[in-house]
Amino acid sequence: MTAVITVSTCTPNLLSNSPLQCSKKKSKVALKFPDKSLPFQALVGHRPYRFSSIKTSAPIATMAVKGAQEVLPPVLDSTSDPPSLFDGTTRLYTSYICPYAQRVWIARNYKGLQDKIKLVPLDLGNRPAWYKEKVYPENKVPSLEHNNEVRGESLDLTKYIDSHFEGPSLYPNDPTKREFAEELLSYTDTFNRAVITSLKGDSENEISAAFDYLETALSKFDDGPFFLGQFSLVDIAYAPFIERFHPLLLDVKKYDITSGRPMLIAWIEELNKIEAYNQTKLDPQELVAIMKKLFLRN
Ligand SMILES: N[C@@H](CCC(=O)N[C@@H](CS)C(=O)NCC(=O)O)C(=O)O
Repeated sequence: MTAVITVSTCTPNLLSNSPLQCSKKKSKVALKFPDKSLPFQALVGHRPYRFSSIKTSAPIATMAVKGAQEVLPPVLDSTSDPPSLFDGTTRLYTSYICPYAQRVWIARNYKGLQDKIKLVPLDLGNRPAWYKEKVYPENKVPSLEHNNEVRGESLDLTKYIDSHFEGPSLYPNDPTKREFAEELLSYTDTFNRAVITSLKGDSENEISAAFDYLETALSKFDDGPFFLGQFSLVDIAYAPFIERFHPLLLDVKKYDITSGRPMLIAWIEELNKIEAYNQTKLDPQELVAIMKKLFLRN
């Protein structure tokens, strides 16, 4: 199964003062499912989320709203040679459309580590054999090659990047905030599962309860619009999933997650001002198309 997505490619206009010139480029995305009966496994917990990433032979760039744009490297597939592994380079093995990998990508951008952590995007539908054999036997993304070791798991990696690299902190020292952070981080899989399992059903109760939980959580600290007040790894944990569920639920269930949830509205607005996140976003309609194919196929 394939989906076509559009990647916005922007180049600086060196001849004028206008910030960027952008063009849209269609890319085919291959979707692959291990188990036809359980599409929701793709996004839940440790279950596989099987699809390839954006496939393109040319470097691509994300839309930059403000600040410098990053030219993104091309996706590697089964025909691609491995990078020179364990040569001291820090590498984030990723997929441009994987929400888990997006978490780590946002953390890396937010801390300003674009030059320190190199992105290595993979085509998950046509993965290079060397990735499993030589890099990460789990054969999933994200993984991080750092100091001659490879680690995985998106939430662990955001914490690892936060504590092992310079840049603004993503985890406050305040013990109350830390305790709440852990509670919210451990809720992410439950949250995702609730939304995905409810997609096909008639009842919206589970979806409402999941988003009400977030709305309540957002009122806990009043020193900012984010879960812990200031932007943190908790926002990063939820952002890629809210980015997908917001347009998907509107489209499929005519359910507006922001209706009656002012805190969530403010959170989304503030999140969308964060350039580190904006650099990782895909077109909402294309995300909807991908998610519908993943979760609502008959
Ligand atoms: N629990 C993992 C989930 C990672 C995950 O499932 N990644 C998907 C892509 S979104 C993957 O690599 N799937 C390939 C496979 O399972 O074969 C995390 O948080 O990092």
